[in-house]
Amino acid sequence: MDLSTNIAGVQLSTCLMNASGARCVSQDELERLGGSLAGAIVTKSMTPQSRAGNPEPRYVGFEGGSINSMGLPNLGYAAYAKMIPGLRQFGKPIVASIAGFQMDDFVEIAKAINEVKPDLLEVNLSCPNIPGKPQIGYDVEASERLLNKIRNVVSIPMGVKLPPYFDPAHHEMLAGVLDRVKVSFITVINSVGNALVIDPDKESVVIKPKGGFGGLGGRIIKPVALANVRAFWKLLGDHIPIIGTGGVETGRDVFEHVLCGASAVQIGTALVEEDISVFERLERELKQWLQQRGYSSIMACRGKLKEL
Ligand code: RRO
Repeated sequence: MDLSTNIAGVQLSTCLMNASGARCVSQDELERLGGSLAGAIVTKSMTPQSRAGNPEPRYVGFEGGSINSMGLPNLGYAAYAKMIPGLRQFGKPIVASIAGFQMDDFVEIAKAINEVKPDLLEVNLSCPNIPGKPQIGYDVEASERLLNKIRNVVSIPMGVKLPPYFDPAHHEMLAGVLDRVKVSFITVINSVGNALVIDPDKESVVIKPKGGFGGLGGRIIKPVALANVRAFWKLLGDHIPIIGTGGVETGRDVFEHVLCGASAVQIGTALVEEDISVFERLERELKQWLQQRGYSSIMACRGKLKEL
């Protein structure tokens, strides 16, 4: 069974990897991903300086998924730049995720990280958890300006991590930007921003930052994730590869993302909840699922969702 895939010319022996944010902040966590069955190592979104992030509790898992308001805890880009050459020992692609609070932050980080040559750059336009800072991905013009600036300073393939969109007009506007900027791949979706999970017994919110509002992930967001993968697949076809993420808990969920058009799939909440053994289980379940349906590779079913 061939689970291999290719993102912007970078070959992955298997299509599964961590979503940025999930167990990928420290060197130890990144090395554990290196030693796991993940097909790539994705870093936490890095900022100019190291950050402790928002006050706890800031991640809570619940039956339907998870809510988080981590607030970009990370070691700062200089630390990741030092770490990336050592992570090559694992023989799998390295995806550097970058974030910032203003345009210049992204450009500064992109320049420095480009020097140490991770395989792919994932520009995070969709962090929902910084008080007073709207998700850039919801401002189409600002997104285009920023992506053009970053593109000018990098030589490695640049992709974009997008927030969920809920209207075809927005998918179309974004697809225009992605085409004009010549983005090399997209990752959809980031968490569904500014959701509210509450505990009615305690009559309380469950996370501390921002009055309990945070990014929703896990099972509950799968239909929103699939809709975004599908909408972008229809607009971009196979000339901008899509990494699907959102609500993947089983091999069948991976298959659903691939059917909608994903070339690879990232695991967030399920990785946090289950730890790195999740990759082994998902790989086994995906292989079994594909085999039962007569497919010999994920590429054989990519985008092949039937319409009625
Ligand atoms: O760190 C976070 O709070 C966070 C980020 Br940067 C993101 O992109 N998505 C998310 O759900 N949390």
